[in-house]
Amino acid sequence: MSTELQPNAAEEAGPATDLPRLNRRLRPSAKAPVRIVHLGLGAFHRSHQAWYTHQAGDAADWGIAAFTGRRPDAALALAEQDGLYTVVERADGGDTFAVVSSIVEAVDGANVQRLAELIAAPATALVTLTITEAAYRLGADGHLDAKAPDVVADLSLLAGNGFPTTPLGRLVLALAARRAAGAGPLAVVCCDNLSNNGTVAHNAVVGMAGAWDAGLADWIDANISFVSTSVDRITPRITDADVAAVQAACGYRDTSPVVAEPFANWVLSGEFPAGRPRWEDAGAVFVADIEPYENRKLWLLNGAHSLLAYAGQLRGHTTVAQALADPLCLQAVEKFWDEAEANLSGPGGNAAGLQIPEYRAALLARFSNARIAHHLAQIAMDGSTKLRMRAVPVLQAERAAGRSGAAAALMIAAWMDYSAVAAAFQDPLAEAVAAANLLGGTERIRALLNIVDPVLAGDGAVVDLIEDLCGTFGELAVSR
Ligand code: CS2
Repeated sequence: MSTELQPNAAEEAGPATDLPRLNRRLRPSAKAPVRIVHLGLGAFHRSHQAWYTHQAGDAADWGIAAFTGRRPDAALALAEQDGLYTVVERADGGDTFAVVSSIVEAVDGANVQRLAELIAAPATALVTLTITEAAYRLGADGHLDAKAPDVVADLSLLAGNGFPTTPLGRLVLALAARRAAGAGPLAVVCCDNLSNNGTVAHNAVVGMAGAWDAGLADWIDANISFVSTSVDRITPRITDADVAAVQAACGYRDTSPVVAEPFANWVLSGEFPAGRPRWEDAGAVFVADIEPYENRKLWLLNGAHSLLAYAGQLRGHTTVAQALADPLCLQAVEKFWDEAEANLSGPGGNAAGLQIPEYRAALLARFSNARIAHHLAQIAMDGSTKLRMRAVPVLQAERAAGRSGAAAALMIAAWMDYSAVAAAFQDPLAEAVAAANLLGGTERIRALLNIVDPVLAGDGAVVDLIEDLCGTFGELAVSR
């Protein structure tokens, strides 16, 4: 989700550089007024929320101002195109191309003044977030880790009237500006892959606000609605060849295209006190109880992704499609799905409503789309956070039901093996993981598991189970 454009991709993409650049003169389209502010301008935002907004029947009323995270690059490239970009829908049978115009302002995330100004504007009704799972800085207990160094740093910046550097800190400052402006309620719509993501976003934002200004935390509680969503669209990182394909097919230069599978899904639950676009026109679904849909997606899709990311790389594979074609990986996925399925209950307690067999079959087809080069290394990042959502709940539920949970445990074991050999191991807790990997035998397993879930780490039988499963996929050196 944090995919950002490689600079100069178009310049390297081929000879057709005399083609006109995509912008609103080349493709005339009015700019809708800003009513949505987005944090986390990356490929996934553009293939998903911005794409849904573009297709809403009332799209002319709903412009998005999108802010990048750590780097300005994606905003600079998109601003040169007046916010326009091409979505390449990549099916087994070929590509289709569409220009999306819902982003009307693309801004460097470091421009916190502009963020505060827009969130304080009465016209702004929504703040959407794709800031990555790890950015909520949740401890293993599900609450904000107030001791995380960047949280501590942001709190001292806030206290000194400085500009915070994390998305959470920036949002808290901007909400303080909305409170001061008397601009009233709005909805924060979390679009990161976390269970109960609205509650997670609430706890993180209120946790940070409260550590700075208790009055602000109370105001947020009373005025800001935190909407939970389940988001789905496989969106691999773009390549130079993708940029060249857009040039060749569309006859313009676009340095910010996005490639996505044809499938898209968005389930939302919560209140929108200042309104929202008619996302249902593009297929979004609004439900009272989101948990069954969230779990189905997080466990079956994202769980399989993480399993393939670690097992697949240990087996020498690079992409999801390659890993799935390996019988050992496929078998591990199927066994994990069996365990997950046994613990999924559908809307109103009716599992049949979730259509799990159809969902599993569709996932196999989506993952096997060999035209989508979805890199395992991209999925492998931030595993300590992702496993808490993808493996731990299934393992806990299996053990509570008196079963071993070996398939869920295998995902954790594969992550442990990967953490010891990965050439580039990216994780918010990478230092703790490296320290644990210096230990030997059972102590190492216990220390690594403690990073993911301290309760499981306290269970000797689980530690033994995971230790036995380590090495299942070999211990090849993993390179990127
Ligand atoms: C992936 C997701 O990188 C990851 O962790 O599992 O980004 C996944 O591709 C999306 O959730 C699909 O909707």
